[in-house]
Amino acid sequence: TINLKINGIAVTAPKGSTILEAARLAHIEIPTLCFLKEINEIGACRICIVELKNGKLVTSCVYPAEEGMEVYTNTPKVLDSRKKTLQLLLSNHNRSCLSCVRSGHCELQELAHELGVDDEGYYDGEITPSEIDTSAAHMIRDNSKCILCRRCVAVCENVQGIGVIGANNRGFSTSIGSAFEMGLGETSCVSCGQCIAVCPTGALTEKDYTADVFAAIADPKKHVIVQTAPAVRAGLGEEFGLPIGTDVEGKMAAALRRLGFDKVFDTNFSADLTIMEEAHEFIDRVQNGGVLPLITSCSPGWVKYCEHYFPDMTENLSSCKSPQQMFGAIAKSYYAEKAGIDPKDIVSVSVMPCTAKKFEIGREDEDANGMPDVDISITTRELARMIKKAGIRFLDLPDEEFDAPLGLGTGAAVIFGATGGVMEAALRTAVETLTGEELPKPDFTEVRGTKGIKEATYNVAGMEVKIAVASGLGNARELLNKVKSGEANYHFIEIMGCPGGCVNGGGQPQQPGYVRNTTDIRGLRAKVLYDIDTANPIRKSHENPAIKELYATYLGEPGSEKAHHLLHTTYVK
Ligand code: HC1
Repeated sequence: TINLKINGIAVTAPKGSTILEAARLAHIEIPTLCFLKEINEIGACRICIVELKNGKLVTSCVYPAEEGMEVYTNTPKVLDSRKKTLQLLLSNHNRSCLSCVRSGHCELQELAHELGVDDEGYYDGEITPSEIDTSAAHMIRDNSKCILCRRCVAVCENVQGIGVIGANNRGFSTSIGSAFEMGLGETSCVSCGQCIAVCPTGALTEKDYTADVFAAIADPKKHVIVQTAPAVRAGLGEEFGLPIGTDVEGKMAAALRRLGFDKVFDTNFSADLTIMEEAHEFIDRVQNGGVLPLITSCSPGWVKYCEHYFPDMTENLSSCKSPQQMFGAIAKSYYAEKAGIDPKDIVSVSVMPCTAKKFEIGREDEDANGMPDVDISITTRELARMIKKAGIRFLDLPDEEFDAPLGLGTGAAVIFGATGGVMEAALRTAVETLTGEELPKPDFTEVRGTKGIKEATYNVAGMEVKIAVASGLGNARELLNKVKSGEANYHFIEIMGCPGGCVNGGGQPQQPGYVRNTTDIRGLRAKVLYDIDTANPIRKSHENPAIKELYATYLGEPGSEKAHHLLHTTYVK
């Protein structure tokens, strides 16, 4: 350990700590802006400046704590330096805060307020010219609000291993963008939205479709249905001030009903359906010499990544559509028939923790009924905006249920939202199908947890089944390279594009850097899903009564011609 003094108070910190970490042990949170632990440790923004005994100002996020050191975090010199840094940032910043989507939870705004920046125009002068990039299907880049913290660049490069954005030009002309200033939509960006999740300001935002949803609901000729992804219920509460890891499933259903949706359904229903089809596909590939490993295909960021970066492995992808798309295809066929509604009058809306879902709804071969399976996909954040705009007092709402039949899901379905959940759900069904026996316990705990890559081997009906799970595209690449080189060998792999899975998706509520650096956000959100699973009396997809009825009365068997037509898709190389 190291002993030092922070503001005159003795602190003992583990060896290797930075001043920022040591200060935390003394219950002092030094403000940060660019710093993201293990992702962006570049000491660039200089907000975290502190003063050493000799009067030197240093950046505490990267400066090591040393034995005997005396550090001051709040001297006039420190406070003045931080304020000047903010004033300089604000002098080149689009300050239309009133209408900015991040207003109220913008890290720059919060710091300016906390540090008393009352003269934000002090250094006003020339502004770096910029254009708004709307070329991508899922997001908007507005560099007039960018503060060059490079968090987006770091997460794209260091976590996802993609690197489609970086700093262009030098000095005052520096801007974040793609090579040759291409639009993001023209690059091999996979729409994961992790850059949006870490952006401290309103520079990066999802494309907002809430106005289209309000318009559809207001149209009396339209039957507007909504599905909510597993992970949304584990994140939405944060937008209303609830602690990270609060289950708001019941309030969310109540809010959607009050927004005016004609039916409030659940993606969990079609996650169960995905398992039926995917477990069948897995068993079929194993028994009939199909391409292995089978790799899950429900994460559209991952699917796009596979197409761009591992095109020779697209045959390994499951042909199953994602639960979002399966839901849409069933809503405009089975449900429409059952309810006596012309599918052309249905507007199918999805609420997703994901930005790549906005891209997925427009993919080829995602239109089983001659029209898009899903019409509008909004993020968890957009849903929160709608609820606030409509004046619905979310926290006061009662808990309500989803509507039947497309609102019924099992415990297996809800864990899709956490890394390892799809694999666990598939194993619950595949193992019981192969052995013909009931599992004594449906838990496959080896694939749980937020580790980037997980592996396990199970003995199923006399066969050693080797599986692996990866989340985050950097981890996916590492795993796939091992498979390609022959170093590792599996039968079944789950890959999710975002680290930790959908609970940490690019469409989830944004948490500020200091929370991201100190809290296991994805672990807390995942726990919500595992708790819902445990509390559900039905924990296996093949036991979902609504799914059983769908097969018995409409689809026939998993893998049937009708199921193939509606529920499976194709990929591009
Ligand atoms: Fe996901 Fe999925 S789990 S991809 O992470 O397979 O987005 O939550 O909805 O489609 O079910 C996202 C989450 C989601 C799909 C399911």
